[in-house]
Amino acid sequence: MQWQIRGSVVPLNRPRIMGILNVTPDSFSDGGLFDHPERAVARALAMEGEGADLIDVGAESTRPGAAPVSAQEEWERLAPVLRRLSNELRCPLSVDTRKGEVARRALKLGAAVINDVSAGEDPLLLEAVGEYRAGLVVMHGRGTPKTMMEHARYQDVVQEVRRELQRLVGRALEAGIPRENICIDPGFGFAKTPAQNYELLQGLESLRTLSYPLLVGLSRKRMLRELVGEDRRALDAASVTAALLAVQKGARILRLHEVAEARRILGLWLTLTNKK
Ligand code: HH2
Repeated sequence: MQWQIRGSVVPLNRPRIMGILNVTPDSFSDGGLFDHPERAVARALAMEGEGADLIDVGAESTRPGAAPVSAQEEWERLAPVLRRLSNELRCPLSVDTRKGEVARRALKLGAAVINDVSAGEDPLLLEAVGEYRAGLVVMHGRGTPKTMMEHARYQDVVQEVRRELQRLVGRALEAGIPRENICIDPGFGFAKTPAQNYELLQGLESLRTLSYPLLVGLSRKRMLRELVGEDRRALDAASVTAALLAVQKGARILRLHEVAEARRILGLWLTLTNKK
């Protein structure tokens, strides 16, 4: 299995790590740490050095209840970082956005992946991804960050997420995005309570049968903070543990904040399970 992203290929014979870079003042786990372009660029390069296979840059917080930012403001936060990273980074750049306008500008600056955290809200985003033959992350969610917790109602979270992802993928295919360019993500924490997230993680194998590479973002999420508290080291250990469980259930791309630790533990796990 592999993932086509704008002329290059991400081989998925082993799990890949997507390092998270939030250039926001208000992200729940690292808000404000990297909102200065110099610091953000240094962090991205450090994650690449630690073994990240992709870097995902986001400039709008998706924290439940977060207020939206305008496309202009989002772009002003992203542009100086993307300009530098598209020259300095060797690994592919992904941009985490809800907006077609931001996606198009990011692709123009060289982004290889658009991580659509809007759950297919903006048709212009799909159009831009198709034109550039970029990679697309189709993530499940409902509503906007401000309203999503009102939509956290499911009879069967695993089956409903599966069905809704299938619909979103259908829309991306209709927009002309080749199926090899798509990966799917259940969207942990997006319109889901911690209990629903645990159920979704348990049932993650069900998404395998959709036959798209599976990406998971569990890092430092509330579902883990509820279990281990706020201590950063405990939370990063919990994030890697949860990611490994996801790998066992079919995940191929792991979106994480703490790359060095994840790389080390993932390597150990692959050796111990004889998968290296
Ligand atoms: N989670 C967050 C943001 N983007 N993208 C994908 N594909 N999957 C995820 O699970 C996901 C995501 C939220 O986490 P974080 O980036 O840590 O925080 P914030 O949105 O507050 O910036």
